[in-house]
Amino acid sequence: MTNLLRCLTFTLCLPFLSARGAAQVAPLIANINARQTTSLDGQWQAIVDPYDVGWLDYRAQPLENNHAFYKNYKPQSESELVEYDFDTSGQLHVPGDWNTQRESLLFYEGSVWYKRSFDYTKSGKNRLFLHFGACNYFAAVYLNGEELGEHEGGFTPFDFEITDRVRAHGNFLVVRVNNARGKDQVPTVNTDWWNYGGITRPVTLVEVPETFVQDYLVQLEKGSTHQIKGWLQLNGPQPQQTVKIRIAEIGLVQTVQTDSNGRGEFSFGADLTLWSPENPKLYTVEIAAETDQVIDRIGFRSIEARGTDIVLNGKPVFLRGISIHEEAPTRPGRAWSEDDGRTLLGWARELGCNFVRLAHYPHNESMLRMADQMGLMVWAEVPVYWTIQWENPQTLRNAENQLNDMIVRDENRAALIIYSVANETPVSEARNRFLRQLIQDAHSADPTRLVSAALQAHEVTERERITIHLDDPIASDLDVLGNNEYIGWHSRRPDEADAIDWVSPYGKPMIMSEFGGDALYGYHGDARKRWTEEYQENLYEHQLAMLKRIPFLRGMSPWVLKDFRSPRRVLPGFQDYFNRKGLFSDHGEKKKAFFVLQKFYRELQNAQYLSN
Ligand code: GCB
Repeated sequence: MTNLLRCLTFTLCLPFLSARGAAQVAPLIANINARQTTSLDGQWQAIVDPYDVGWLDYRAQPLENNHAFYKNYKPQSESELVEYDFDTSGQLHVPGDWNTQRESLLFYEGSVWYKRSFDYTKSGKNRLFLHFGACNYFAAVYLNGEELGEHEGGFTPFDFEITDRVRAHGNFLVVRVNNARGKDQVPTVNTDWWNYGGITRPVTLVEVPETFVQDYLVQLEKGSTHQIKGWLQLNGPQPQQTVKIRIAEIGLVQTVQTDSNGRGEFSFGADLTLWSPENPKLYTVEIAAETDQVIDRIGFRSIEARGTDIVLNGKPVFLRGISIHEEAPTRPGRAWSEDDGRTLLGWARELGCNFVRLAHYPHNESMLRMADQMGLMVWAEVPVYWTIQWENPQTLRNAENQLNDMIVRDENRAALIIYSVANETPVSEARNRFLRQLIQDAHSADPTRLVSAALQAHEVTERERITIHLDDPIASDLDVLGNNEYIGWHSRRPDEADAIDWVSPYGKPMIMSEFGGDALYGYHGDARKRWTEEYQENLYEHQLAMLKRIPFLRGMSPWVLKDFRSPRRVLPGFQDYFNRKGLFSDHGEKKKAFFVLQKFYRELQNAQYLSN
């Protein structure tokens, strides 16, 4: 979506009505935590509804009467039949996945109804929004027995405006979350991670003035280290205002006039200390309209791909990374809190990283903010994973929405340098078209960042010599090439990497976005024995030796920081439904391979290999 189109959608789609009369999701509000908020987190009542009886009758037709769970109806007499009761159905914590909160829900895929009550008195003409950090995968939201709208996609935020619907007392909010997998979804039915269901991120009431600063971009212009270029979007009946952009620390104040759509664009010079992994400098940036003001902590840096180099603030950089799933550090289950993020990213720092790949879907916002503070460059990704319905226009729209919402949420984070649009997707005409659309969307929504995808190269063997060729047609559209390979685990022996050379005709930087192998923490033996820590250690040694010989390699994010749950990994005694490719066990213990990679990253850092 172009910036112009995005601006028009933002202003034109202010709560429009669906065919069924429910308000649809409102335009996303940037930087929720800087607003006047009330948390709705805590224990919610929850009904597990595997047959969807809470909204469908026995002919599978939508229920309109008091049998619908969102009515939260109570029997009026002893003889009246009502077959549900939130008050006696148990509770689930929000935010949180349901799978790890009740043993019986570990493998559950279906609907769960959540309910909580709240009182709220807003002041004057202020507006009130209901914000969800994420619900996996689908959410239908009801307030006081009426539908607010629906949202699809398990890892992106969404808002509803409830200004005219909220009551001072006794509001009841009901959410049906459904995590059933579907072929047309993004991701589709097949993944290698746990399908954690639930209201997995915080739920917040956000009160804003009648006309408020809905969104903004304050970043450096592409290719510049001193020119700030951006825009802001007001939402409300007074779109034309004089807005001040202030960075007090450097004595900067700029004035912007917004137009009749509430949009204002700006570009001005600034003498800034640039953000980098060694010095993750953030400034307090204030956006003060006449009716509203928002404060953010923003870093400024430039990022480019030049030939085979990735260039940060004008200097080539090597990305010493690690891939991370959004799983809590020392307990199985979705991570969501600042503490979770601090621990996971702290481990990456300890490993010697300056870069993290947040796989395979948008992680929570606090993770990005933590990366900003800790000085870790970020690869962010949408769950276009393995096989998707490439021919299905709805599936494409869904992927585009998820990509756009991730960009809207995170585009002010200096840490974020790469958007990845896909992981290990099989080449075909339909897939190429689908991905080209996403690449174009990412470039036009945010021309300042690099776009990548985790591709798969293929092997050519000629007279004993093995070369791996990176020749996915999509590579010509990308700024940075990602590549996943599992030499030594899914194919070949670890030592065979020694004889492998890599070839790419593109003259672009490559990140080895995955490599690795499984090891069960504490299981020791010969380096040729699968599942031992020694096997994984040996695999890393051969991998690193091979990677050093790739002339166009500019980064890596081995798979993966920590063991994570996966229903595909069933081998008893070793996997037990965990993917064991972590450098940390699921309890946070370091495996031997951790130290191999740490040593390698220290050497790179000491040699100032490509700076940073
Ligand atoms: C991959 C996938 C990743 C898997 C990994 C594995 O190629 O991108 O999601 O978890 O392989 O462990 O096999």
